Amino acid sequence: EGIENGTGTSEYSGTVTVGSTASAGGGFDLTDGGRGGHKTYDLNGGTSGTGTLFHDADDQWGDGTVTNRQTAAVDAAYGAAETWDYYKSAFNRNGIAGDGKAAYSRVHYGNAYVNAFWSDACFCMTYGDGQSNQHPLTALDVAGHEMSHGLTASTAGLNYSRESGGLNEATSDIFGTSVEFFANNSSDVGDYLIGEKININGNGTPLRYMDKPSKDGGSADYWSKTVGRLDVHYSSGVANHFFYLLSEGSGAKTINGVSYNSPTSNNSTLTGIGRAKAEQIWYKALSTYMTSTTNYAAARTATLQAASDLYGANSAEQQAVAATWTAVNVK
Ligand code: ASN
Ligand code: CA
Ligand code: ZN
Ligand code: CA
Repeated sequence: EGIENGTGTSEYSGTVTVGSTASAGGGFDLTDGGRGGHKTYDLNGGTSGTGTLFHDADDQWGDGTVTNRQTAAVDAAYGAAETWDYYKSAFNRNGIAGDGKAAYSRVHYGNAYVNAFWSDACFCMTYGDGQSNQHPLTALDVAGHEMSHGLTASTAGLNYSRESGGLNEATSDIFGTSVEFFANNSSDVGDYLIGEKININGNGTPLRYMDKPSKDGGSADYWSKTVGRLDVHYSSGVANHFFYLLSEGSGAKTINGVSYNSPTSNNSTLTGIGRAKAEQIWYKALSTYMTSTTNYAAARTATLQAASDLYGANSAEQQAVAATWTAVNVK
């Protein structure tokens, strides 16, 4: 019934506001009345269906520990809310499909499941609890990543294999990172790292690095004619690197206390145009020019067209797009 704002104690993002709804029988449901009615469900170890909708007596959710099963729900709900707000703020887009309809989120999937995923079939996001059920994959950049697979499916529809699959994966990293910067949360500052909070490698290192993707041991920094043979989470490196370089430029830089050092294939020195413009260019290319079969060469064309639309033909921004693709060997 009534739209409420509860207080959540998350694992990764500190104390946050979560949208809730007063339920007819008393108490509150974890249904966000303000963002299309996004619901967060407890799969309780199951792997299908929706389990049970999170419900709470006093609208104070989670306690920041994994033993409280509401905690992962707080992170997932917060991630969905920030991603929704980011699409609205940056692109004036009403939800994933642009129709004001919410997806939903499911947490506590399976047992010690070390992944999270988007499904077009359910139009929903699902999160495992990680190694030994101790590290839920619900951090803000991961949630933004998964939700942005829905955005890609609703726009370009990039096929999830070969180079188009790498572009699909990169789009999720680009907007997952953009959501993290947008949220401006002091407990989880914006960075160009993916999954730095979930300790997926067991040694505190992030899952992926956008400034120099090869730091993960598998991702490509530059295009080559065999890049499409890599797993899509590695061929994404070329576009992640493009986005970092276009935003921030090449060389050494420290942002929000994180140090980066981004190389170029041709030893060119690049000056970034800023993340905000890079986001606009990527979104316009994704939603206007990319298709299911767009490869890296076509992504170059799509983003050049987008930059021309947004900032003018031969604008500094369009020239930066060209120079940056060349720097990652997409010519
Ligand atoms: N977490 C992974 C991803 O979103 C799941 C997958 O491999 N599709 O990319
Ligand atoms: Ca409570
Ligand atoms: Zn993905
Ligand atoms: Ca991050």
